[in-house]
Amino acid sequence: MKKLFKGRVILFLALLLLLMLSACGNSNEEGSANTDDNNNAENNNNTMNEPENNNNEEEAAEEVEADSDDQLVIGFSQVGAESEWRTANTASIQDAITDAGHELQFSDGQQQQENQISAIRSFISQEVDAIVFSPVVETGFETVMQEAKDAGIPIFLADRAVDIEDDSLWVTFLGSDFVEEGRKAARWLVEEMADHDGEINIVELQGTVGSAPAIDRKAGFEEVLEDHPQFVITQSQTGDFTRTDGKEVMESFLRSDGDNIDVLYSHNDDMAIGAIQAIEEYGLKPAEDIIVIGVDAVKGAFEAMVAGKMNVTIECNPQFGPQLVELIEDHIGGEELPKRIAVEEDMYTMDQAADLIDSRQY
Ligand code: GYE
Repeated sequence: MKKLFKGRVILFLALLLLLMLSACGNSNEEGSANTDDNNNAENNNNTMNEPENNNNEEEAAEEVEADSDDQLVIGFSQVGAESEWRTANTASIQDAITDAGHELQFSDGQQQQENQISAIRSFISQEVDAIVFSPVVETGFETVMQEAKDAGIPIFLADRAVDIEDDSLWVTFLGSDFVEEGRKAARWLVEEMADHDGEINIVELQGTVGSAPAIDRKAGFEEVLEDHPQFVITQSQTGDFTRTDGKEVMESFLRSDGDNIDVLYSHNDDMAIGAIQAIEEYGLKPAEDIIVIGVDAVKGAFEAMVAGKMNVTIECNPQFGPQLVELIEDHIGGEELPKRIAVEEDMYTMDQAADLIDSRQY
């Protein structure tokens, strides 16, 4: 809280100045030509030593102290800016931190693990009060998280989990149930294609290799399809959660087996939107010739559904900033938190899209 100290001193001096001015006003009754005089630095020092206003000053100083004590410095190491989901998530967390009166130190990791490691090291050296961390991948952060723990700085995992045994390295993990999202996508597909005879060929656009949502969305999807062997994943590759890569990888899927693709399962909407473009350029109709399934439920997916180019999106809610800040405050206030807190979410189909699009917040 080093920075707070500076802030407190400034606030304290400002208050003293105010008190001194009002004291001056009182003693001079009608005021004097000098009341507005701005030789206040010296006056300030003098006032500090005057005994008569001591009580007021102490009370005022205590108030300032109490306010500043509630203010935290929070370091936030975000994954990057790869998708619409991410943009909404960054805004939600940033706004929640500053709206609550805390100071934010923000770092965009640009989807690179090493950037996130150095951001966390810099938060540690700045002695922040808490770290919010969305790890780009699940492994490889153990050392730096241990460094934060040794420095006594609590880490709050937001959105993405880590694959680390020692769960004392973070306070809690607040994020979506990605496995369940994968299951939802598969359950929807099984129902949608219940009347279909024969094999159904699926191509899969995976998220960032090694990231929690890519691993879990794949696992949940495959888990449900295990009981339905007519569904076959014929091609599966990463599109790194971006539109550009989604389009490029879909182009290569189409090039190698364009006439035999029945379904696209994309780990996020942005890649699906890129892929839709590739499907159209290839001369096929997205959502008709190839069923398109996305995850996130961002505005872009609703637009694609309204345009009849995407069949379904599984919701992944990025707007948990306020909930996260509450958890940080609770923890700092001494409350015990569960290790895992899930964000609740839904699923939306093409026929619901037009009714819902205006009410979507992201
Ligand atoms: O689905 C994707 C983003 O971690 C849940 O990351 C997040 C995922 C989200 O890039 O669009």
